Amino acid sequence: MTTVGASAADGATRHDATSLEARFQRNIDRDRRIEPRDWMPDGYRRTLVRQIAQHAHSEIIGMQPEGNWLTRAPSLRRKAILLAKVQDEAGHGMYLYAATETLGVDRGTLTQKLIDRAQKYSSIFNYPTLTFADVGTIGWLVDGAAICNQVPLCRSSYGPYARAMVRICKEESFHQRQGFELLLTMMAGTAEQRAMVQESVDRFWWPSLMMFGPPDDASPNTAQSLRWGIKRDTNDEVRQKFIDMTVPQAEVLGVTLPDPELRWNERRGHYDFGAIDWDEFTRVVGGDGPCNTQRLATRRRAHDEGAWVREAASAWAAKHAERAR
Ligand code: FAQ
Repeated sequence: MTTVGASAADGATRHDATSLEARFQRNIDRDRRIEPRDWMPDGYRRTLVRQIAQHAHSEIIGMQPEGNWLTRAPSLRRKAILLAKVQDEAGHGMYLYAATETLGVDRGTLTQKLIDRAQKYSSIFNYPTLTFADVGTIGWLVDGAAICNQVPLCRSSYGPYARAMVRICKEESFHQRQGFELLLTMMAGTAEQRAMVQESVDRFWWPSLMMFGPPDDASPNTAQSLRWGIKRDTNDEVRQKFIDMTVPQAEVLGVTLPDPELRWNERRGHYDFGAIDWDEFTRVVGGDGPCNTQRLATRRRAHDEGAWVREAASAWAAKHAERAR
């Protein structure tokens, strides 16, 4: 029978793998948090690294679509808000990479995997931002979707991830409101501005619904992630919650969501909606979206241009270590 070294923290020396796993699952079932020095199955660690890294990469790549409008914001106020939001996204990426470091994987390794296309980032950031209304739509729909998906993750079983999510969600909430407020302002403007908002919502609605991942019956990871308490809801449950929350907001804004099948279902107590184009999702995740090549090329260039900073920081650290010795 396989034996596994247990963490020094709980004082044990060696345990039977099955009993360790049973105890781990019992802790999850009792809603206890798993911390970095606790024993965990390899699959749990791998799943966390995959999901958290994908999330971190999404935040970092996700700076690009809105960053596109930083130099062309229509007023100083809009520019200051947008700058703050894009900087928040960099911060979210850093908290999340820090959470993966508690699982034994460093940021440099993960960044290399992103650049080598060995890890994913959210499909939504492969769509272009063609007008300034897209800044508002990303805040309203993309951050709105991110909040629906991430609030349950504040109760994720892995402590460092759950704690990072608490702070991220607070900031995402500000992001969502600034997007809604920007769109509301444009909707009170000229006919041209209103048309710009509608056109932007038409482009972003369906890709926003794809952010929640494939339908439950085509999601290979959901069942195990629920058992491990990494995820708290299924992809379809969170997608439905987002739709139910967003339809009344669209009414307040005065925009039409581009789905003729969207209507309230009294019996289900939810909105029904039309079919999502999962072929498009597969294409975009597979690298063939409108901006995949551009997003990765920009990330790769930024990484290359930052090489001297990493070298200087390492040289500085080595010098200080030498002096300390
Ligand atoms: N895009 O079995 P599942 C943000 C992949 S942050 C690309 O259902 P899982 C903030 C999935 O990785 C947005 N790939 O997977 C912001 C898996 O592939 P793998 C990011 C996707 O993990 C706002 C495969 O498909 N948020 O927006 C996508 O159980 C504005 C099968 O899927 C997070 O990452 C997708 N949309 O559930 C920033 C939140 N969906 O790895 C800037 C945390 C699925 O097996 C501006 N993550 N895949 O090869 C999660 O909650 C989960 O990972 C899901 C996917 C729900 C995204």
